[in-house]
Amino acid sequence: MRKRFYITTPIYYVNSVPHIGTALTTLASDVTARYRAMRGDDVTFVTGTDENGTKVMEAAQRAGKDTQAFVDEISGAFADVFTGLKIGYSDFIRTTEPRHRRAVQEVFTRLRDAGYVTLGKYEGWYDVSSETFFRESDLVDGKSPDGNEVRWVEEENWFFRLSEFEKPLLDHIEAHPEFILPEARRNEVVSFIRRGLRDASITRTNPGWGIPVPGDETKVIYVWFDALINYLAAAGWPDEGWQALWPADVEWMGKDILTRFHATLWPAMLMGLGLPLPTTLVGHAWMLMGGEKISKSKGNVVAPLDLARDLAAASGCAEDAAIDAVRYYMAATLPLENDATFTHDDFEKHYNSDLANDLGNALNRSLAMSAKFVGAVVPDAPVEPEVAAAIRAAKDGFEAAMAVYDVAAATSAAFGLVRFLNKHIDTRAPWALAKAGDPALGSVMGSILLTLRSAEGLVRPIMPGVADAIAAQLGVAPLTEWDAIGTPGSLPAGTVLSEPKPIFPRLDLKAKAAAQAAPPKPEKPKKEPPIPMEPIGIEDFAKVELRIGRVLEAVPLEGSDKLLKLDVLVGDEKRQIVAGIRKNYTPEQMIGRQVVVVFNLKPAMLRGTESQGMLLAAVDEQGGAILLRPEKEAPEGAKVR
Ligand code: ME8
Repeated sequence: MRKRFYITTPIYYVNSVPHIGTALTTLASDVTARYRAMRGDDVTFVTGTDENGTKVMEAAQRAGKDTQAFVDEISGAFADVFTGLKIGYSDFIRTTEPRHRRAVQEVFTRLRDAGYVTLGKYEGWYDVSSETFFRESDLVDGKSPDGNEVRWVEEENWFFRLSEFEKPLLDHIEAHPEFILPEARRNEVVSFIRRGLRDASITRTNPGWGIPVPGDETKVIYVWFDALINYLAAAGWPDEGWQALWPADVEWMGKDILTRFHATLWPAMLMGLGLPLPTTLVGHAWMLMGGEKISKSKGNVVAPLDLARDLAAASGCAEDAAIDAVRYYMAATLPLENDATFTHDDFEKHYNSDLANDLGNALNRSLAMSAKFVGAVVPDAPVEPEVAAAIRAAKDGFEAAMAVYDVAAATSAAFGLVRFLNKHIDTRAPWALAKAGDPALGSVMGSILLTLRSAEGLVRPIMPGVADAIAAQLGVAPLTEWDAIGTPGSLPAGTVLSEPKPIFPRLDLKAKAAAQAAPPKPEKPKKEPPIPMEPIGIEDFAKVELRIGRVLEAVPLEGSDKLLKLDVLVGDEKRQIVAGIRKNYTPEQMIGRQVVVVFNLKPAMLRGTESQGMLLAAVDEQGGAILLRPEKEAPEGAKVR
């Protein structure tokens, strides 16, 4: 049986809908899957959702929903967003499915039978936000190392004898340099293991949600022990045939879940079961926003499909092209070793310079000149050696980058060829050759078109829709075989080309900047109405419900130079609030910030837009706003009294 190429993503907690942080790993996996398929591998690509944890149960309770109904809904939202982003997964596993529950109970039983799982007493701190146990010495100012609240847990529990695997893990990492990537991350893992591994508590008292311990319904299996097994369950283990998939060729994830879980607990569990380890674990860095990790709990999230929708509306590109633009941005900036920062400005700049300019020009000029100089037909002429070398170099660069799962470097290699094409058109100047009747014209135009065809192949794993559009404009079928990239046969002489059609119209950033930078009109200082002297009772004050919210999105309100339109998350509820703070705050300053919201204010229409609340602010001498915010991070949705 031929082993399939098996790619996995983390399975995502269904405590809230996906954002560009969670979509990032899935996109990296999708680019890997599409690339490997083009190379001829039989690819299986699995993603899914992690549904059994305390934090998911508590999120359902906060939303006032039945837990199963809640996880069904959010898991469905993940699948929808991934489908919207053209993530071509072959399987979507949910940890509430019978196939997963059965595999988890089987792993538990086998490890208990083998003596690797034993009963003991757990006393320590538990961080529900990351579902992690911590020692007293791990805590920083009474919180988890990431700053999350912890709670004390004292329970009789089952323990996995992780400490026995220190040496085998270190030996495996040393013998397999490809096991943990990127390299810097491997060193972090090695020093973590060298500091000593403690036996891991792998059960919790049953809160009425989770996978019960076989033979002991009073306990459920710890959510991380449970979740990691999804990779095996999706391979069909323990049923016949799992060897066709297992071991995974690559398990993609963010750096936050590499060291403690995927690079220690998980391989130790597999060693205990006598199963082979995944070939490679990739722990990429984070996408930050406003200096913090984009995260559901921090609330500073951007929804990837909204980003695409807004781009399509602002630029006039088709929605499918806008999805590919978001995919391109995520791939081009995919943080591997170091964290990257997301801003709307950076996204728009990448769109204009790389897609509208570089790719757009390359496509438009190549096809327009072909129509003009060679009758819109691919000439029968040899490829210029310099062009063949450039295509080869870009392809090699892409392959070398993907061999170490550096998606950003692979994307840059593909776009290096697009930029080469634009330069080559400038230096070879086909218009001058045509004018002079130079016989080199055929070879030059043929080489230009082959470069475009090769660029189509190289960008295909990242932007499948755009690649199809390029192929259609070239008048050929999509280039889906990696080996064909750069071969003259991939664009036969005599092929009739189509008219160039722009895929990515430019965004007018100058107009936007001018609108934002327009000097404010001098205004007379406003007189505030006098504060009424009539005292009110506490019962009057209690009528006003003030709550802490977090600004998710902020944009200037069209047609007003004073108003910003904000999406504010208050607890579990998203409110649209129009605030007159534009003179004092830019949208960028607002995103991610905590604010005080008058939560029970009647909705009002401001400039034709509904405002569902109000922000509290002090008033400066010019009548401008100085927003109130809690002195330190407050719990999401907290009441203000
Ligand atoms: O940890 N930048 O699920 P999760 C980059 N259920 N990547 C980010 C990111 C950001 N700002 N935010 C999230 C879990 N991610 C567990 C996994 S696997 C057996 C169980 C990505 O919903 C990154 O891949 O918290 C991170 O590891 C993953 O989302 C965590 O998703």
